[in-house]
Amino acid sequence: SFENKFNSKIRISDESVIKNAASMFYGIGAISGGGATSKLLQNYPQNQRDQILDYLFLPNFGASLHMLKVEIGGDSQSTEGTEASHMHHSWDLNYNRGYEWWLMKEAKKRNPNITLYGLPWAFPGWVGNGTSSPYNYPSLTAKYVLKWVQGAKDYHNLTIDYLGIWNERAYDVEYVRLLRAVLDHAGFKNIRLVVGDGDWGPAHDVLNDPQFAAATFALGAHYPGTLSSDEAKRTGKPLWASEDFSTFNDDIGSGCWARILNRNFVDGGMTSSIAWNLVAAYYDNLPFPRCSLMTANEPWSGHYEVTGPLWMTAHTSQFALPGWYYLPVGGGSGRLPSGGSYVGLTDSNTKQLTIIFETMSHDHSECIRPSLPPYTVKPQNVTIKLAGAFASITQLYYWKSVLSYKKGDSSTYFVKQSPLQVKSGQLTLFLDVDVVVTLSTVATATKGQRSQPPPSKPFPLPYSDNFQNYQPGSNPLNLVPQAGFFEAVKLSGGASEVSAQPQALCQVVTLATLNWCPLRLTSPYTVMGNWSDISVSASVLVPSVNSTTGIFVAARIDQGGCGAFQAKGLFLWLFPASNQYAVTNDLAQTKKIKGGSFVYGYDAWVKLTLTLQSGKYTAKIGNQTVANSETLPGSTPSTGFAVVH
Ligand code: 147
Repeated sequence: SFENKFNSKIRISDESVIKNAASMFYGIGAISGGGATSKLLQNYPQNQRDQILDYLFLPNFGASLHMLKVEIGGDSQSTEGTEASHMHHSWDLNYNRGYEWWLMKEAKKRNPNITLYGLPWAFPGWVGNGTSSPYNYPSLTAKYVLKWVQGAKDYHNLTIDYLGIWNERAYDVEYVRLLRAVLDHAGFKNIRLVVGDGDWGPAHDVLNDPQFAAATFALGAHYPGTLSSDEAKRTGKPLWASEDFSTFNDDIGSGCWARILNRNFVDGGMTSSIAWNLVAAYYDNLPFPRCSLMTANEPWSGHYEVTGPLWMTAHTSQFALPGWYYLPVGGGSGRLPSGGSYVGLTDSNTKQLTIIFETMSHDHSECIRPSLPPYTVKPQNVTIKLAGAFASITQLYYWKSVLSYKKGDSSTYFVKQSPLQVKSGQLTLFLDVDVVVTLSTVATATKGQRSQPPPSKPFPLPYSDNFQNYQPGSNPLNLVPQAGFFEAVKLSGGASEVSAQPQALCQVVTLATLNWCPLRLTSPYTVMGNWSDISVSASVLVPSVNSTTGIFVAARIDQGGCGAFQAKGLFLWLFPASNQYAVTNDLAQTKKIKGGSFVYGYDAWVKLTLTLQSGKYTAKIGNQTVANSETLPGSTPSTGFAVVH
């Protein structure tokens, strides 16, 4: 009886479906990068690493992602660290750096149909040719991006499907047109441009500039709050939430992702949603910890966690494929009368049908941004009438997640229920608050499960690395660069004469980068772990030519990411240029605790050691104790990274 306000009726039909580019489903994606989010994944034991990759990419198993978006590394901080560029300099080209090539290949191994999307957050300095914008010399920038897609093809046999422009920074009409022409000329007509990974602003230029419109395949906005602009809708272009989610991966993060996966289409007409980020393979003491589909940040133990957002992805990704179409709002998708939403999807032959329902309450589905206006959701019975091509369906597979906030109850994710029988094209479904339900003709879904991962363990100490076992050009596995980029290098010239071993770790970025972070990070450094009592030491050689003004080791560093420039901790510095040393409480050297002279004299190895124990510290250069104290300086954080520079 429909008098009861908690009963409602919806009609699902193919009669009003419009099969065009703007209603086509482009898939659910996730981002590796922006930046260094996958850093700790490579160092996992092979067994667990394969399991993690299966949970993310294997079809009909876990997140079963349709799209992988990766950072085109720019040698500069992009949230959790810096990612290496394939061209540190205009004359440099190396397609073996970093982990994104490897990750794309692992994704393709598991799903050859996964689409790939590349986007720069920052650029190496040479791209600006002495300026701080990538658009002053657009042909340099276009060439730089072209080299990346060519390397993907020629060295890794990877076909890039989509490219973005510059993450959350200005796009440039001239540059977009030039990039399109350069790609076409080089034989990459297949690559589609997504503009501009910020807000819906570029819609205005699409409506007014036919050449720009022709170069633009889709409009991609970040954290759109499920809404798109009227201008964006008028372009007729596919609209994407090209970065979204970024919420801690507990039940509320799952609620966020489930809600926006549906409502990005229902409210904003968006046909792809891409999660930042794919996997939390970065230390918890970096920004936005675990804002990820799953967590894998203990390569030393092999421990990982398959979390709710991964299964929320499965509710859509295992039941629809890119190339399917969304049923329009009012004709198969929409808001539910007592709160919540549903989306209908069908394949191009209108043979298959998937309907995803979500009834996320406001307080259990807030995302990190933007703020969510209040609304209410009530339990409801939904009577579903299948019409048109779907009228002959007699049974629907039924999968359900229940987010429970009752004391003592735990949430259940992606559980297969008995299939529902459809009688004369009709069925009734009870939807409680905070549930996700998929009803589908697709029979292939599974809740994948690999063997239980090993238990969590703290980072094992002592830890040391002499960098002899890395391929030259690679970044050591547990060290995460926060400014600059550190690579294993073969020593040459004078350095090799005074060194017992052939390789060392070297900071390789020598020109200021075109940054994504709002503030320039001047002092390169690389971090690991999270400790309070710790002894950090590094043997360092400072070349007499083209080298740094200061080196340091540090402990209890309280931050990385875009805020790295304001890091506090305890730092032991050596300044070869002025023959000075210093102990400071910050990276910016505004909180100086002690200092004096120390004659070092370049081109020789010197060991810096900083030891914190039971509230005391000792600082040594070589065998000489240059500072020690029975108390720690007042503004020393209680825990933090160990750092070398
Ligand atoms: C995004 C970045 O694109 C990602 O790399 C990552 O940093 C992510 C973390 O949530 O955030 O950048 C944004 C940063 C701030 C806002 C929006 C996007 N903001 O304040 O609205």
